[in-house]
Amino acid sequence: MIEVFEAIADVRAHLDRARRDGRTVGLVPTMGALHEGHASLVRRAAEACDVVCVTVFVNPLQFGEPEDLDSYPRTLATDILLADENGATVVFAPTVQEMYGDGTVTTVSVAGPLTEVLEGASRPGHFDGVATVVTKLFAIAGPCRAYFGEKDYQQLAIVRRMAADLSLPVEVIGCPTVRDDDGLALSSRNVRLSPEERRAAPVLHRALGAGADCVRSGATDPGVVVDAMTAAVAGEPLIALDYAAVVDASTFATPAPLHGDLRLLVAARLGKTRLIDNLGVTVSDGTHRRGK
Ligand code: PAJ
Repeated sequence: MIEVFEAIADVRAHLDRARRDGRTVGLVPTMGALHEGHASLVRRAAEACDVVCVTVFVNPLQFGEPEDLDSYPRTLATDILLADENGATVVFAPTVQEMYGDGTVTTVSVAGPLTEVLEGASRPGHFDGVATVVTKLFAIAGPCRAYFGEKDYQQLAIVRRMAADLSLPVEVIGCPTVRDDDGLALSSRNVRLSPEERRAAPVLHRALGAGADCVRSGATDPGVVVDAMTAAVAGEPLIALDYAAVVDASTFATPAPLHGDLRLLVAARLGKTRLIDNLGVTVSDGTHRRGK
């Protein structure tokens, strides 16, 4: 039977006890509204760890607009079922009061291009909110493996860097993006798309494919790759591109000429819904490989 905790002290004691008994701990941080993308992280954790703790916490610190926070879907009962079915043994679902009391004056902030560009530029303060809550979750969980989706690639890169810089006793593991059959990356925001917007949305994944093809066919000018992605989206009138970019997969700087492990990233609005997606490509010694 899956165990559900609301108190920091209780989940901490449970995970400490597991480690004392020689069991390994896997952590899957989420904001709930779980779907098959989250489920894939839980299964990955369950394959490698004896105890798997899914955290469900809609973190106010990482939301810009109060309306966004208020309208974020909250489905704890079905989240617990999905976590259980996919091999989780623990759900930690704290209240805002439990996590932040009457407010936190201590925050964690990652500096440099990793947080300044792309999602960092579009959503001021967002990554400070993510870094702060993830640091807290790591501190609560203790030594563990923590699973994050490549779907939020910039977030994954920031969490990796933060865990390394702060010597946190956590191994950060990135997991491939789960997609619908037509290529659209699963997201809790997809339910907000109208039927027409839903039909248009896979253009984002095709644009990333066009960018990757461009790199694979030898383009080393970042502008050419960005143009290929932009042109692919331009044919779809329902989509307003926010950005298309190609960056170094770990630093988020843009190498020119392009080389090494790269990440292609796009963000776009479909009506009121903002979607993001990304794809990896590697350029090494004249050979080009396409990632997930
Ligand atoms: P949330 O959006 O709920 O996502 C939780 C985790 O699920 C993240 O690591 C995200 O990358 C992963 N995920 C979402 N969709 C996915 C997909 N289609 N395929 C694979 N993985 C997917 O990301 C957050 O919550 C928060 O910022 C959090 C890290 C929990 C901090 O509050």
